[in-house]
Amino acid sequence: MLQHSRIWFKASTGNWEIGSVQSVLQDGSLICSSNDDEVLELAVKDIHPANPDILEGVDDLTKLSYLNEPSVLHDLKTRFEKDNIYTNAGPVLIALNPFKKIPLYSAERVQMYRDKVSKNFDPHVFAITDSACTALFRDGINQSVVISGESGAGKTETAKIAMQYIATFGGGRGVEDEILESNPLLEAFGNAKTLRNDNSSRFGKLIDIYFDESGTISGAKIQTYLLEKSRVVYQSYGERSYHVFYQLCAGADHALRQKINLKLASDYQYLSRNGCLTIDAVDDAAQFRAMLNAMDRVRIPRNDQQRLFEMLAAVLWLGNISFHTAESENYSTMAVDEAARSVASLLGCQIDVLHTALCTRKINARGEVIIQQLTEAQAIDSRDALAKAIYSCLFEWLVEKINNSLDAGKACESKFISILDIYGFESFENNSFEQLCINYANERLQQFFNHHLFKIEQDEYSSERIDWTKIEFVDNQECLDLIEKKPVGLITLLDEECSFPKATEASLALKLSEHLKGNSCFKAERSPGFTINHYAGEVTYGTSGFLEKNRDLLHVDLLELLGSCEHDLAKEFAAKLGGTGRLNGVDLQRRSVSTKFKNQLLNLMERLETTSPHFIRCVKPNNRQLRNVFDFDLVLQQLHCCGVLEVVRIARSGYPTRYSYEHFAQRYGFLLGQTKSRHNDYRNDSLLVLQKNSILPGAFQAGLSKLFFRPGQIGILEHLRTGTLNAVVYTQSRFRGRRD
Ligand code: AD9
Ligand code: MG
Repeated sequence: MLQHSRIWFKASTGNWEIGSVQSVLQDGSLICSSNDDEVLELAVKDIHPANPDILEGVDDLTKLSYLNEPSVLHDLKTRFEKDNIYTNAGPVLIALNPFKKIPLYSAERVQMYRDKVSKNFDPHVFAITDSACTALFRDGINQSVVISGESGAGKTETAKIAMQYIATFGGGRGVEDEILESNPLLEAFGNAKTLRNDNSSRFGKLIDIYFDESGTISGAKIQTYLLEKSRVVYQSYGERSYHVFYQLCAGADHALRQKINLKLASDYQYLSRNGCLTIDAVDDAAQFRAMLNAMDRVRIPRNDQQRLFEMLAAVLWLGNISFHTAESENYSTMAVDEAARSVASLLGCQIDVLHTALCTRKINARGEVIIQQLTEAQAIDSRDALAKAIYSCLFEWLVEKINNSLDAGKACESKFISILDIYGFESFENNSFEQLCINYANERLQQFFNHHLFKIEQDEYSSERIDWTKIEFVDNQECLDLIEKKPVGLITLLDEECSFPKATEASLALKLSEHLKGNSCFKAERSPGFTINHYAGEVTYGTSGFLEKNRDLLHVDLLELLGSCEHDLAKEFAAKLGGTGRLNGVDLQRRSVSTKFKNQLLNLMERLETTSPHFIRCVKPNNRQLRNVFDFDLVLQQLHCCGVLEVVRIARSGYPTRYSYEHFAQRYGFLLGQTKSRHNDYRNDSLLVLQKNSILPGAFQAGLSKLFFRPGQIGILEHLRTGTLNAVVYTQSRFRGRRD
């Protein structure tokens, strides 16, 4: 560390602050001064070099000479404070959520990016989407925009911004409007208010937008992943169920209310139990009208809309069905009240059939069918299972309708751009099956991301004829093997255990521990559970609830009930849930949630592999949905989790700083004094600067058109440059002083 170099050090407040090195002690520690002229003695390990002033707030992190954490954070913060929410990290776009409206998305701005009136536009979702659109037609390779980040980081908004750009780029036939209208519709059914986000998507989404040969959008196809079903019957305190329920209750007109016997949201147990019925600044009734409009726009016929509302009302009334247990009995009976009557009339079944389905269960014991009467708790479970099943079928049904309208089938063969808006890595105090699935998806995407970025680096080095064999590359294959390898991966073992009726959370934990303890990413835990060492950090999962969530079977009594109802949709859902179809020789109902998810994920990866990907990492600057607040630690943790620091690491393990010979010679050529070439031989001058200033040969490589530097070298050169310039100024002023 050179004297006077600028450094980052951790102040007593816990924040990183800027200081400068005053002197180096014999034991290697440093005497530094802070910006407030406080003098401190610091160990080398506690400081990081800071970037020279010319690199303040650069629009691409890989332009930084020092890529340490405080430097990266400082850059993002400097930009964020000026409402520059977008920053590149090499090929990746980082999008900070501003939590306020910023005038960045006007039609004029779309046009500016489209016309490419300048080469030096600020990083933007428009810019990265434009490069996808341009490459699609230039190279004929399908493209993808992969958006990830934590809940509330801005993925869905970013996806919509990308879609807005694509709709302008390829609009013409009107399908683009339908594609955009699918957003409010899917959000009504798949989004909910959570503690982290007032409009949180509770499903993953991939949308493929197809183009014809003339570059016009010809259709689109939506695929969804893992809708959170449990939310229909239960939400944590301060959260809501899916928006559509509140919208319906607030916005339905008199005729519809009568038809489906609709009350207020506060009258339904599923919605009112935890007291959160509204969202600040959101008018559910107005949203309902927007949703109806969207349904018309994607051409969902009115009679289908009617059937859909009937099913929604049935779900709401199911939650109000109550059971009681007569004294001296240990089984329950259903109360025959408005709730039960409404469900029966909406689904089209007899009350006693509903009663039998909810309060009893057929069991097959050694070839003989026995009717078991259920306890109150079991009957409630059955009721909730039915509500969840109906809602998730309804969601899939809606997606199918939207796809029909978007001409998904017809368009499949043409060129496409895919946009993926999928849940980011999750690590909570208590983590369960859902977190495992989500984090598994993130491991897969992370591997895809790493491979891709590493390949870009390699390609750049090869085209500049530079030796890239020295770059180290760490993969997360071992963690993926842990989860998905056959025959002894987590998913297979879980499925196996699910097939034993007597299995428990403890027996599952034991089985996993026995078979997986050899994998270095796995650790067994005492309270039934295990820890996985993910690329983004360790997460401990409790096995409680794993078996039921993975089996996700609707009991045959409930299936039969649905199948016997007069309502078309109930029948349709029963057929779907009952696994009348077979896929690849596997009975549909037999396939567990994790195996289905794994197959969906592998399909997704296969699809993405055929595309040229573009990555957007969304980051939330604070946990409170506040504008203008930048929480260093929170941002840092997300940069770790979404792999941005991995990009930086890959860059750092190679030659992250790049300068064209011309740029380099123009900035540092004067250090050569008289020996500088007369005819601007930039390459020669550049190499001479390096040689004269003792930049070691291992610290850089000379490519065909660029110089590639190991980290920190530009800092040294800047130091020399400033020193030389200061000396010149000093000499000049002395000279002037003598003359005066
Ligand atoms: V979740 O995983 O679905 O819970 P997302 O999708 O990452 O989450 P979302 O896009 O819903 O987050 O963004 C959350 C909120 O941040 C939005 O409702 C907006 O109020 C806010 N937001 C996000 N991006 C922008 C933006 N570019 N400009 C203004 C934004 N506000
Ligand atoms: Mg979202």
